[in-house]
Amino acid sequence: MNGNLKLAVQSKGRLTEKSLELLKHCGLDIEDYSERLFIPARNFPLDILFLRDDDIPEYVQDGVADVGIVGENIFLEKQSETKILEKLGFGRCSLLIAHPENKQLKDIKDIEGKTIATSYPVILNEFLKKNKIKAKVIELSGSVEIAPSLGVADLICDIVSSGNTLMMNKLKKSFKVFDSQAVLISSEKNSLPKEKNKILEDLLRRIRSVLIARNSKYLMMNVPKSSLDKIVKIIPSLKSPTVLPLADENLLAVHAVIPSDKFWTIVEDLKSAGASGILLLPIENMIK
Ligand code: PRT
Ligand code: ZN
Repeated sequence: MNGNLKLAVQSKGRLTEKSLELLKHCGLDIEDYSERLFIPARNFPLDILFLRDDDIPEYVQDGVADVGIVGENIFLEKQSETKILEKLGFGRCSLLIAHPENKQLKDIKDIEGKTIATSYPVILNEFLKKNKIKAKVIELSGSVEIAPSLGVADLICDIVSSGNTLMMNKLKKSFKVFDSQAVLISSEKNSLPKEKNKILEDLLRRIRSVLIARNSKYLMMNVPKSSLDKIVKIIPSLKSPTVLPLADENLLAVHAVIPSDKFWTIVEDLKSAGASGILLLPIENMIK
C-alpha cells in the first residue's frame, strides 16, 4: 500500500466525467479513464478508485477510500458515518414528489394516506415525518416513474433534472424534497494519518480555488473619468476594482473580478454610465 490519498469516483455514470474534469482543473495529470478500477495521478500523490456510486459512502466510512465524490442524495440516503467536506457545484438535481398529470395535489397534506414509490426511502420518510404526514413508502431500485401507470403507487419521489422523464410519463412536479449536487465526503470516524491529511488539504485548497474561479469572470472596460464613481457603484466586485490610466486622458481602464451570473444584469447599466470596450474573460484559477 502506498501513502497516496485514495479518492473514490463513480465508475460509469453521470458524475464520472465531471469529477475527473474537476481533478484535471486542479492540475492533476490523470490518464484517460478506460474501464479501469484504479488510476494514479501522475503528478500528485492521489489514486482514483472507480466504484458504483451507491457503494462509495460505505467504502469511505470504512477507510477503503479516504475521500469520495457522490451525489448529496446518495450521501443522505446511505446514512453512513461520513461527512461533507465540500459541495462541488455539478451533478445538480432535485428530489421531488410528483403526481399523475390527471390528478391534483395542491396541499402537502393531500399526500396523507397515499402510496409513494421511491429509490430514496430514508430521505422520503424523513421528509414525511418532518411534515407530520403518514403515507406508505414503496422502495423501488429503478424505473420509479412508471409506478403510477402500473398502479403500484399513487405518487413518486424521484430525482429530476430536466423534467423530461416526468413529462414523458405524464407526471407533474408537486413538492420539492431537496436540491442535490455532487459532494466530496470523508469518513467521520477514521481520521487520516498526518501525511495523507496534508495531501487532502492541498487537494481541498485546489478544489476551492477552481470552484471560485468557475463562478467568477474578469471584467474589463474603458470608462470616462467623470463616470468612475458611478461605474464602481454598479460593479458587484469580489474585491475593489483596479483602475488604470489610458493614453486618452479622459478615459480610465477598469478591471474587476465579478460573479459570473451578475454580468448580464449590469451590462446595460455600465453602458448607460458611459463604459465602452467591455470585455468579459474566463478565469483559469483564483487563489484567495
Ligand atoms: O451505476 P451507478 O449506481 O454508479 O449509477 P446510478 O445509475 O445509480 O447513478 P447515475 O449515474 O444515474 O447518477 C449519479 C448521480 O447523478 C445521482 O446520484 C445524482 O446525484 C446525480 N444526478 C443528476 C442524477 C440526475 N441528475 C438525473 N437526472 N441522477 C439521476 N437522474 C435520473 C433520475 O433518476 C430520472 O430517472 O434521470 C431521470 C430524470 O432526469 P430528467 O432530466 O429527465 O429530469
Ligand atoms: Zn447508483
